[in-house]
Amino acid sequence: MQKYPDHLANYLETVNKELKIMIQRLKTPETLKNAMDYSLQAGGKRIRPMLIFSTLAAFKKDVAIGLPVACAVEMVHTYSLIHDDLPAMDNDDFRRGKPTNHKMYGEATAILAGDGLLTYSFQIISEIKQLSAEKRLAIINELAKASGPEGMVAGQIADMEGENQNLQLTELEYIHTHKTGKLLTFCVKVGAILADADKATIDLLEQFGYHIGLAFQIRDDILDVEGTIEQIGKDVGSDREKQKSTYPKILTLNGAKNKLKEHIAKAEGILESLPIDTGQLSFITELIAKRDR
Ligand code: GRG
Repeated sequence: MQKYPDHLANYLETVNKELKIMIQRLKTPETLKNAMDYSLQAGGKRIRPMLIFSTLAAFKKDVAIGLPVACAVEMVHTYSLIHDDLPAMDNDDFRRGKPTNHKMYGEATAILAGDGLLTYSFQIISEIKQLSAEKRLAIINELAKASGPEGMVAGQIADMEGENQNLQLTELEYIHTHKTGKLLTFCVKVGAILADADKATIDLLEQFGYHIGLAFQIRDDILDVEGTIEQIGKDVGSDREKQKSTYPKILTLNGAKNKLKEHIAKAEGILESLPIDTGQLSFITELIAKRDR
């Protein structure tokens, strides 16, 4: 993995520590605590928290205000990975180079660990004392839309239904804007909400999220083809009969690389048009374009 510059390494460290504390203080059986903690601390890149902090930095706000929401969004993301790895879904034995949650704790506990993370994320946001009740509700609403049946869950079912079919580009884009893009978009949007940004700026950041969401996925597909993704962490034990449509399959590898450049250029263009200090967001955009895992 690329080495993070100091500011991103600090964000990662802060989130890892806070997530540990949040799980430790739960009054719940140790098995569930351990299963939730295991996947939360399994080496995620923390791109989503970094987007929240970098958006707050763009508005010259104290990034600390974004910490509980950053942890909440990692809980939602982690729940989605735990459930996605289950035998009923992708049936993966390894993630990030480590045994998947159900391989460590069994299927039933893995389902509950995912359920626990999803619901705890909303509890965390509802309890942020520094925010008004109105703001907490707005953030909860945005997170529910991004992760629920109009967001990530919609993307996941469309993905399942698209297996073994030759999808059109628009159908593939539906899957990825929902499955991956909505949660990434939530992160920049929530940063703007926390910073009291105006609607026009929030709308532009939402478009930025759309482009980095697709770029993120196209990079994933390219890494798959080029075989540079850590194979032990990804596909071992997955259900190889399932054929999924990908950008390189639809557009060719070169076409996918061009599409990635297009989305990155559009994302950068939006950042340049904003009257805020988008340096950190621009850095993450580059990271997404060039990531090696
Ligand atoms: C089960 C409701 C439900 C949804 C699952 C997100 C998702 C939907 C499935 C994950 C499978 C997958 C490989 C999606 C493509 C892109 C993606 C979200 C990759 C993982 O995100 P990263 O790279 O993960 O940010 P880390 O490990 O860094 O946290």
